[in-house]
Amino acid sequence: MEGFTPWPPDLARHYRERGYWTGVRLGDLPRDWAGRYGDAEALVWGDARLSYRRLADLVDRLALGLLESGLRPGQRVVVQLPNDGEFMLLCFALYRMGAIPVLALPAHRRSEIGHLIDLAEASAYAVPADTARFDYLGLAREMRGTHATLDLVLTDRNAEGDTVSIESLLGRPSPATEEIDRLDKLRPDAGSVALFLLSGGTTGLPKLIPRTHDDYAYNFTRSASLCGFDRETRYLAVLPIAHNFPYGSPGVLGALQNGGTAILAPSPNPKTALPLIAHERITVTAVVPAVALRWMDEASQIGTDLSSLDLLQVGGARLVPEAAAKVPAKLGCRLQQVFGMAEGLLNFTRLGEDVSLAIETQGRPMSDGDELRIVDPAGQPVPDGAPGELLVRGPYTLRGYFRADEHNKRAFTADGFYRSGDVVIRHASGNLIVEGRIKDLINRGGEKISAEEIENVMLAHPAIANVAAVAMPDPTLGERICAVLVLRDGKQINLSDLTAFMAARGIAAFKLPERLEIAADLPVTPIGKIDKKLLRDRLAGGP
Ligand code: OOB
Repeated sequence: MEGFTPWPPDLARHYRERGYWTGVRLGDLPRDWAGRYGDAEALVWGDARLSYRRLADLVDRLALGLLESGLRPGQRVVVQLPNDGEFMLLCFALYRMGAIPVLALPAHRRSEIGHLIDLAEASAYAVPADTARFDYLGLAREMRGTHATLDLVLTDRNAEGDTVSIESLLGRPSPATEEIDRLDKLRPDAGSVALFLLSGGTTGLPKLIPRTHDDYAYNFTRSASLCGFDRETRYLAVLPIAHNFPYGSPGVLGALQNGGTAILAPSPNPKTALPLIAHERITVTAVVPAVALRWMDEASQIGTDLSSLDLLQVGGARLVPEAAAKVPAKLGCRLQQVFGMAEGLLNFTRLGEDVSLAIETQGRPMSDGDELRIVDPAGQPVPDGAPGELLVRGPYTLRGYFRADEHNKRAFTADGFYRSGDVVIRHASGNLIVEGRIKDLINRGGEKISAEEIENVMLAHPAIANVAAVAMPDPTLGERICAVLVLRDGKQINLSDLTAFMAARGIAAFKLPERLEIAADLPVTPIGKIDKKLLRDRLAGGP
């Protein structure tokens, strides 16, 4: 596939020989699982419950229906669905027929979706038919009008107009043997791209992270066994499942791989999520630190029975040790910290190890195939215990962003290590502590915002001469966005004007600044770049 950077052949051979890559295709998994786990409960959402057998049958029906709707192997499909069964069924059906989902977040709007459709040259776009939260269908129709490659709009449930619904395709009869053979013949190569995840972004709009069948299967298989997932596991997905953490790290896919049950919840709000833990006898779930804090705050008031909960996985942003230490007492479960990235590398604190490590560190790589370097700005390894940028190479870490040649030259070393932009320290135990970062992004409670992306949007405003998007510290979210503006002569602007202007440009709401500062000019570093560190320090010290 043009624009995809494969692993070099010798490393690929090594990964196969070592058993990291097994040649599995994600689209074959529902049928393999049905053979192993049969009538056990696989997926639960709302009032719906699917056994493994039923899941496999529905995936085949949907794959055939998609072929009949004109979708072809290799084509890309932007998937923007909430946490429910249709999301899971659609992705499995796409894997099965060799089409490739691009996993957009529900919060994305015209700016991000338009960019993804362009970059992936997407043929189809899947949205919820329900418009209560946002008129996704309206956006999809607009996109079909403005993007030449896009011809199929898929909806979860039946909708009016020129769309195809997953609901109707699932209503087809169970496939006959010849139809199953037809699907089997379309089986893609295990080394080919199975799905695209989105990067949190360091420059400009989100980048596409190609994940192959081999590499992503290893991602959730290895992490599921490391986290002790088994047939008794009842995993609750409360974060958006388009994100790597709840989807495959080990997430929903890890729970299914080991014969457990995945329960999909619409939101991490404690008023709905905590009662669901009691009702569904949830054993494990994954949250960002801001959600963990809120659950700890509200658990005693809500007063539900959390006795089934064995493990809380926390990742996506820094969890402070003071909060980490309270998890067992407040929620009655064990804590596991997860430091991961859509680009690949996953670090976990280990269960059954000294609990102080789960409080003070962000874990260590899940695979002995992960190669890590911690380096200074000149690229030289730092002494043990000193902070440095984390570089990584391994059997499930990308070798290049999709169709991003120029960016890839900077984002990877000559020998293929990904420059994470995270500053880490190796703790005496060998685990990592995430100290900070050198990439220019804001981590708002686990949601990543590229400073450059929103600066470009703000610079289009006629009153704004120059701008810096800066992370300001926040007790609950960790960071929030502050816009530091230099105005054109005689112009004025306030925060609500600014955010209204940005929202009208169609960017996701979580990217809107929450504080505005006006400056006469922006401080620069000796080589003339805006000095974000100085701005951050100033914001931390007050206006
Ligand atoms: C996860 O993935 P992304 O792609 O949304 O974000 C990755 C970035 C990391 O490079 C790091 O800057 C930050 O998020 N991060 C953490 C962290 N986990 C991620 N920073 C401090 N402490 C942590 N525990 O966020 C992600 C993907 C899979 C599993 C878990 C998280």
